[in-house]
Amino acid sequence: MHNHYVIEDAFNSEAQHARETLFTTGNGYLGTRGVFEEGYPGEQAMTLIHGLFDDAPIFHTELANAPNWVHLVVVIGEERFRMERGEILGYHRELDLATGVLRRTVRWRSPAGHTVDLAFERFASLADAHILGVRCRLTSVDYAGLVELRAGLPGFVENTGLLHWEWRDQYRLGTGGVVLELQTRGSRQALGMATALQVEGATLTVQDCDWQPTVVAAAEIAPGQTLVADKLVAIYTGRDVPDVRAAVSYKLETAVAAGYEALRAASDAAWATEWESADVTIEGDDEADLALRYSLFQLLIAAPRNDDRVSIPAKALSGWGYRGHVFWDTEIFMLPFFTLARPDLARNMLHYRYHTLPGARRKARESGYEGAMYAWESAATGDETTPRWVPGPEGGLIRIWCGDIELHITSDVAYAVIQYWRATGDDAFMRDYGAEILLDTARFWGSRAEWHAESERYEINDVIGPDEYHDHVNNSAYTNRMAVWNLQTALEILDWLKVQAPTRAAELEGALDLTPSRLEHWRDVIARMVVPHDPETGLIEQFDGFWSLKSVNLADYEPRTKSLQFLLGIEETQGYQILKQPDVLMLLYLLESEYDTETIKRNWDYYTPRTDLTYGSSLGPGIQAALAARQGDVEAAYGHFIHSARTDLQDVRGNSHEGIHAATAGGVWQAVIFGFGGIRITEAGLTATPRLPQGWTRLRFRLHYHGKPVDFDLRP
Ligand code: IFM
Repeated sequence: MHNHYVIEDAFNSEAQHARETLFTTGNGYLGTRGVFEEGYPGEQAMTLIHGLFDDAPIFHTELANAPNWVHLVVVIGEERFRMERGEILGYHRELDLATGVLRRTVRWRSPAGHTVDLAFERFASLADAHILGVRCRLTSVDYAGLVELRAGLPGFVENTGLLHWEWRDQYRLGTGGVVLELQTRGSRQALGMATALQVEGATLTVQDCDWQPTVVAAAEIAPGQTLVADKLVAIYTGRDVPDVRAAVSYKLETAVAAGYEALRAASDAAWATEWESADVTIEGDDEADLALRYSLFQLLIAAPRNDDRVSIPAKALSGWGYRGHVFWDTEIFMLPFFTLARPDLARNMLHYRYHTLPGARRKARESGYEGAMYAWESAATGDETTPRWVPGPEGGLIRIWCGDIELHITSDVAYAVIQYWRATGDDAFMRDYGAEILLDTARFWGSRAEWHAESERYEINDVIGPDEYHDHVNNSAYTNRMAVWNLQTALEILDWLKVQAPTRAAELEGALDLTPSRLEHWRDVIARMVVPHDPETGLIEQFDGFWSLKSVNLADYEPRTKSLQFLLGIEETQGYQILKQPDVLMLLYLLESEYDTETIKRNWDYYTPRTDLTYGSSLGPGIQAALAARQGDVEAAYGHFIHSARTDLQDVRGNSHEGIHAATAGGVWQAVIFGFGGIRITEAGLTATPRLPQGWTRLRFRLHYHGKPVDFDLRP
């Protein structure tokens, strides 16, 4: 593998929280921010486990922050090693993307003048999701005396001021390990963690501090001597097993028997297999090559592997942002990568949408509609979890309307189902799960379309399209066209099902009340839905009245570090032709085959200068890049692509501390594969129309089409 290290050569306490996000590690079961083992003032230590939601004010539900398993305190004589005390004589941190191992080396001189070299590494096993390991290698430079290593399970963790845990139990294991059992206060989910410390030549004791059982290793050390401490952790929740106590005890016992080296080797081997399918190599542009690999790493560590009732949240499992809720970010931005590189994982995440159909049905019913209306923000059950009011940046409360009226998520989920099916040919999935999603989302649109007798057209009014700078708009082109697409596709799938699986077709016709008159109504909506498109100019009006909004020259606001919505105010921005992110262009990107190149170009020229790409939504630039590259404007594409690729590596938006921009990571992949590689999924297979940026000498990747790997090796 080419570039695979993300490196930090100096510790910068100012950037601490963004770096914690940047150095997030995980294994598809949990994600852990890159905090230091010994702790640091103001740190945002966080381990988020898929599906471990608990009730929360404002946000309805959020992932409960689990005990910080990397916790390992080093004491030199009387002094506790801490980066903010004593002197840092050397520092290096690197995330090895090839193996998911995070390493840090520090030469530290204590306030009393003792010098030691510390080398930490950690991994969350990809071979066994329930095993975690930390190794600390401590070498004395000039110190002779007692050292202690304290490996705890600190249970008293909170989510920004909210304590989700009740203590259940803690105890020692015969093997010398300790166990902590907690339970979420609202959702009553059990969590068990067990840890053991292995240090050759040290005396081990256990401290039963409340909420924080700790194993302590003590040893004498002399200059030149090295002590290696391995902290092994086992973890289970009540979502995984009925008896977390038995599960963690057994898992820890097997981990201790295997030892750190063997556990890490197994994880490394799993990563090697992982990258065989997922890796993309860009030759001639090291920055792009590393940035893309980093994006893929973040997607891979967030993708659930053994649980199809969870999916990837907007900030993956790496930060407080959006509280672990799942948005269209997953289906439209991240899923294409999984569909083509790891279809098994894509299927898993589509199952999440299948399992949350009951929540989507409840939302439709409560809103006065039929079928399945997906939650704009979704968590464990699929019920709407978008906060209604949030504190504004300058005090006061802001009403968030997305949960009520940002409807397009429903067709976005349907879109991902079709894209997966076309790429994989997974008919069993379509028959058993996908068709139901497509038909029930169509039912929603059929009931949501409003008939306007005077114009004899259907309209969808009072919505928010992808461009969230405008709310309560009528006839959003994206929303209406995607609704029509959803209805059309549902009819096609029903026809397909009748031929391929007549029993299932009959079952769904009955269960979803797919009467001939309902299907006729769908056809009518398809034929007479308003989708604004001026045949003369080729321009698509983003929503009714967009053309009459005030124009603005975005360049007049440069330089800036804030979004235009922030600078102008929420209400004021609504009056301008300023977009938070591609909207009409997003539609042209998703339904590219239905529009000619001239239409795409004209809309590109119109909307791009009106889009707040640098400080609007981070979801936009990757898609702008892909669309531009497909139209042959490689230079413009590269600008958008590299901006997107730097999002978290350079914290270009200044908000990485909230968590990884996971949709952006998916957009970076799409820019490269669908944009510069020009990949299209066609009936006949995958096709490529490569347009490599200046300097790229080679682009290599593997995709999967209908169950078979296809290797691409593209040159300028
Ligand atoms: O889903 C996005 C939305 O498109 C823009 N605001 C942030 C959301 C979560 O990333």
